[in-house]
Amino acid sequence: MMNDDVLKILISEEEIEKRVKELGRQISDDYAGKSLVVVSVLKGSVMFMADLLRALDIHTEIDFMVVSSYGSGVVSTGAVKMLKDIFLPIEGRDVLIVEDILDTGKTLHYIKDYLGARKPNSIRICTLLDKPERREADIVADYVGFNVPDEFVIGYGLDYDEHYRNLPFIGVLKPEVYM
Ligand code: PRP
Ligand code: 7HP
Repeated sequence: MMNDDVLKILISEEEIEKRVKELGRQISDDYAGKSLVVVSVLKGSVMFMADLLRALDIHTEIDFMVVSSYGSGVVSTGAVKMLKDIFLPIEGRDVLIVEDILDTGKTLHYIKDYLGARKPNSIRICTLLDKPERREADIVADYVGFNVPDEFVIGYGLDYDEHYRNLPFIGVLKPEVYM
């Protein structure tokens, strides 16, 4: 079974649920009385986006974008490509970008510049996971769920070679899975 490939669980389903609710409360307080455009970066952020949205008690409009920076392996090529843009106009709007993981930072650096060029009123980043040790681009998230060590993680949206996104926790795979 899929779970047999997991070496260890780093962040449990219960810990994720609790932290997402906290983030939702914090973001709702920070944007109280405002309406937010929430942009999910597919595909990794699907689970987090779905849960975070339900933890928000403010008016939102949602949109999705697809960029590609990774191949099928565990090492980033670093080249970011726009594959699907958002549909909503964002000029003058408050925008929150939702990501599953901030790693080298190249993806979010590119996205922030790309959306920032449309003159939103504000643009912030909410990432479930942050791997600060790996940072190469100058980018800081405004909301972070958890800091994680420099290990390749899977689950709750995050994949290895497109698999394991449907695990309900964040975990690390057994080395033999990569071989
Ligand atoms: C992953 C993740 C982030 C990015 C982070 O996306 O979802 O978008 O890598 O890495 P970086 O900080 O080093 O740029 P990926 O390209 O694997 O696509 P996916 O979301 O479809 O899994
Ligand atoms: C991207 C990514 N995808 C899955 N697991 C990780 O640890 C990752 N870092 N960057």
